[in-house]
Amino acid sequence: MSTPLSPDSLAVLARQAIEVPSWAYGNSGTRFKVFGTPGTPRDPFEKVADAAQVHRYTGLAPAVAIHIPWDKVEDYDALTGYAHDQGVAIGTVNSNTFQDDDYKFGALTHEDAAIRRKAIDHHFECIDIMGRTGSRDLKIWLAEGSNYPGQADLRGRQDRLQESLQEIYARLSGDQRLVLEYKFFEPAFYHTDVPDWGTSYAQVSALGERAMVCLDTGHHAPGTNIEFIVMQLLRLGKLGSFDFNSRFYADDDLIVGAADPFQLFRILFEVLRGGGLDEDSPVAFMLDQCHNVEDKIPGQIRSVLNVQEMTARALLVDREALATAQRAGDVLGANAIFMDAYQTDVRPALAEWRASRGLPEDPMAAYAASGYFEKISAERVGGTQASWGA
Ligand code: LRH
Ligand code: MN
Ligand code: MN
Repeated sequence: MSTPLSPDSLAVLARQAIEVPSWAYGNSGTRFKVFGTPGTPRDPFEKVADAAQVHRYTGLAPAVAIHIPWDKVEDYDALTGYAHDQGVAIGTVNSNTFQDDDYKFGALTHEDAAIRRKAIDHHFECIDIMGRTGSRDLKIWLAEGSNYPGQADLRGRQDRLQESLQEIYARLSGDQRLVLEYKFFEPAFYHTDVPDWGTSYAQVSALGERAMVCLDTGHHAPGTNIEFIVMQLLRLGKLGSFDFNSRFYADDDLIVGAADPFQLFRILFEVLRGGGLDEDSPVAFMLDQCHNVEDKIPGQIRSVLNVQEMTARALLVDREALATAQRAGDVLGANAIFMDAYQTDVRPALAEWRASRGLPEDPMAAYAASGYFEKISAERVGGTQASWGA
């Protein structure tokens, strides 16, 4: 094999798993317009079927994350069984407290105990669903904050958040985990209750071992050194999961590795160094993207391949030589070692390796030739919007 990748590196790639989000298969858009697509899934089962296509052609996406209530079904055993029949599992369960009028001024942080109760109960429902689907992780992202200075009691909200999270955490069982996602702004513009990794870390650390931080790559101020945060959270043993996507401006939710491939490389290098891709790693890798103008299933295939490619390049860094250069204060030498790996084209090696594992050399082309898109376009007539903006 012409691969520059060592057997150890191939072992890392062989166990790489990236969870795909159910909402990526539904129509999405901006405040201005949601464009419809032929073949859009009409229910969670069809979203799972589409997600299974990504795994089928890449071998990289064995689980699909769901969002409640977007993916609410009568029978979660049936959804779980259907996913298994399609060759995938139901992964992370995402709660949603951002589309209900009652949560206008907060959910888990709300001043009114009755609203907090409702939001906590929603999380209990999510945990019950996790029990049925066999999911390990409950992912919480909160749209809570305020728009104007003076509008809200910042401290009181942190305290109420902790109390609410305590109740939710206590409801988890077995090896179920809670991951708390941060985001620096939006939908609130003045303050956000979980704006940064430090706040998420402080909140989850007070809960216990099975509470960790979720890092969404699109949720930082421009210029933030995200790989530093990755390193720190791994160092502290609190990096629970990633929501991967890429961005040019804010929370753009574009294809991971599209806007800044070098950043993805730097992040994955720190993941590797920190043990995040070791066999017993607690880090879950997910995509959190929307495909507003491009085809959705190929958009997801491209995404998981981008993560695989950058992982392969990060695996090429000669870490021993790098450490030697760092110790010697060889600034340019160290940088050259790093850049050599980043600038290596691993695509032919990965194509060959895929073929050796019974996967298509070119998953994008294999999917396009499969006829799946034509089939769902013909079958799913009258599909409704499946997620954002529904
Ligand atoms: C919020 C977010 C969070 C939600 C998802 C749909 O911006 O990243 O993860 O659950 O988008
Ligand atoms: Mn996210
Ligand atoms: Mn987001």
